[in-house]
Amino acid sequence: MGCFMDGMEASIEEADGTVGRLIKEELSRQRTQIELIASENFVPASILEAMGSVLTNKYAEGYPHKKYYGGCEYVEQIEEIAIERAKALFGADHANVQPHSGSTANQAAYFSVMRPGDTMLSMRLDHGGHLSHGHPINFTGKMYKIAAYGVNAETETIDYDDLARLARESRPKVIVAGASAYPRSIDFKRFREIADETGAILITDMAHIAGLVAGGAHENPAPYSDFVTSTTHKTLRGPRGAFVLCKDGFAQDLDRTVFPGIQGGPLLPAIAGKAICFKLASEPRFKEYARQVVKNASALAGALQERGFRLVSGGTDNHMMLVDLRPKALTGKAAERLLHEAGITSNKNAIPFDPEKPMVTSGLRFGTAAVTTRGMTENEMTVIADAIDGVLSAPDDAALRKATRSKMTDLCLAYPLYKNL
Ligand code: DSN
Repeated sequence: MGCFMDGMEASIEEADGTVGRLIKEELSRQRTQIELIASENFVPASILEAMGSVLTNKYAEGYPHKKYYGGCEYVEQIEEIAIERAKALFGADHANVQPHSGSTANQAAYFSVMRPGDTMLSMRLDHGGHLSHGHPINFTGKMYKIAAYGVNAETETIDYDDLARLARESRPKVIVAGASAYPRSIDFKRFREIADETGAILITDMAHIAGLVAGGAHENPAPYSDFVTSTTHKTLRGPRGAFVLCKDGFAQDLDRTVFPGIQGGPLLPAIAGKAICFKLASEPRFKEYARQVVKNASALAGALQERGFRLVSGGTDNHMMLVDLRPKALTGKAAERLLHEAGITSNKNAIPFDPEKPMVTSGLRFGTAAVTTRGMTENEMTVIADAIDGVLSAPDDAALRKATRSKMTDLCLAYPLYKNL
């Protein structure tokens, strides 16, 4: 008889040296590079533990107390806790914590209330929106008629009067608020007024700002929106995953849409991670964290502007900023690579009215959620701005990039990450 427990207790290194080594190298990269990708963060060790737990062995299709599998007595308690914490954290009537990703969360909200051919009014991707807000290559662009709003060419902020005009003209079934690359506060009250005036359902995608909302550093869209969708892994500092909040009247449709509509078994390690994340985000120190994320973004933005960089909309109100590189005669693609070589991780990003293609772009997007988690404050933002300025002002200076990389590593090591891993 074979023993199929052979190898069951082996570590990753023992079971698969290649993947084990790559995970270790990724840990080392995270420990030693300045992480400025606005949608990334570092989860607490407790959430890492939940994500690597035995919950991965369990199926739990359905909802707490209405599961299609036996043995759900513990996992459904975890799901119930996550649901109740999400509702309390954001003041929502109802929460579904099963969506695997932000795109799936959006899909669930859309499918709950829209039919193919209905009209959606949402933010253009190239002005800061998200692929799942109606881009032609996404399912949204294929299934729905899209009436897109953007930012004003002068102010580079959302033009609410134009949004209202577009809503009156297109009479959308759904208006989508929220963005992936918008550095300013969003006026959810104004969105609600426009939705009410035109009879639209308001869906807010708060993925980027969810942690700021939880920490009181950005207005909460929940009171104004029929649905709120979000990921958990950006400023909210939770596991990779998502959730949807909605008003009571949409609860049944939402739950049926998530399961069995578009998903099967929920990812229980992620649901446990979400439960922990919502608990941590309700604690007073998370308020301090959210406030510091915004202060750091403001400090980094100010320091970059002092060094001659042009920022889209002239600055930031939240955790992110968009740098227009055209005055520096650099593309986003080139700048991302130069900074990467210098130990600073960021992403190229289209700026409004960008003349460059999406794979090139004229912009870089920076965010401060991850560096703030490490404990960095305004002083370090100035050091990072100096490094960015030096590297991008001398694109031919490979020696400077090497020296900067070493400085950035030293800076990171002064704020250690995952000491017990
Ligand atoms: N891909 C994410 C971002 O970087 O903003 C949005 O889903």
